[in-house]
Amino acid sequence: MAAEPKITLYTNHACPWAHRAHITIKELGLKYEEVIIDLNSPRPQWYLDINPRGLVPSLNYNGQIITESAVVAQFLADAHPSHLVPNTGTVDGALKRARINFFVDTWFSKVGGAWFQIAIKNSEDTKEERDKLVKDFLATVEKEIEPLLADAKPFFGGEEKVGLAEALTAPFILRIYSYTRNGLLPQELIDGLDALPNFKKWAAEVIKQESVTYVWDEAKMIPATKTRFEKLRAAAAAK
Ligand SMILES: N[C@@H](CCC(=O)N[C@@H](CS)C(=O)NCC(=O)O)C(=O)O
Repeated sequence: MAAEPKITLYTNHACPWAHRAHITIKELGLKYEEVIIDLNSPRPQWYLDINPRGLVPSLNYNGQIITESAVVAQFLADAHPSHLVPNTGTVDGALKRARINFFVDTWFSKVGGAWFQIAIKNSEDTKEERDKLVKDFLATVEKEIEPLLADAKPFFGGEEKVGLAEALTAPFILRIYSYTRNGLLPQELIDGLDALPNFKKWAAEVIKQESVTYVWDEAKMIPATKTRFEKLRAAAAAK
């Protein structure tokens, strides 16, 4: 058996992109150290030497630096064959990987940050705009995502365990539900998602997985996010 790799994850628990790496590491059962990067102050030179973009996450794996959350997650999943994603080298495996990639690409290219815009417009002054964004968001999820979850059992592609499809999207799904429960997104959003049977069943499972919840400290994240949204709203109103 190969020696345990030495892994350091440079992260911040508020960051959904870094959250992808946490889910992947946890699903793979890998030991790691984490270094929390303060995102509210300029990155120190030592961190810019690790990741010149200054972003989290960054991974140090046996001395090799890997950055960009999707690349980090894919690297870990490829280096440690598991339930997350099939290996390369067979047509069956390649097909499953293609389906996963298509699902993740669809979420980010079609749905993406639309829910974030809804959060910014989530006030009485911008209610009309918000309601239109909610309607468009739900229509997109229904058209683009709902059919791709038809065979989820409960996870993408008929899988019983969390896969790479979930590792890459779950941080965002979790935030949508958590923000709605805490009034940062309108209830209509979840009501609409819950009316999509495939999505509802899938999301309900995704957001309760230990690998997804273990770095999410809702009590800490919600007040901080509320303040951040208020600032963004004020900046948008001042334009
Ligand atoms: N495309 C990057 C995005 C990472 C990202 O935007 N991270 C944010 C935190 S959520 C960050 O490090 N921001 C620091 C900054 O912009 O100064 C990835 O997927 O890793």
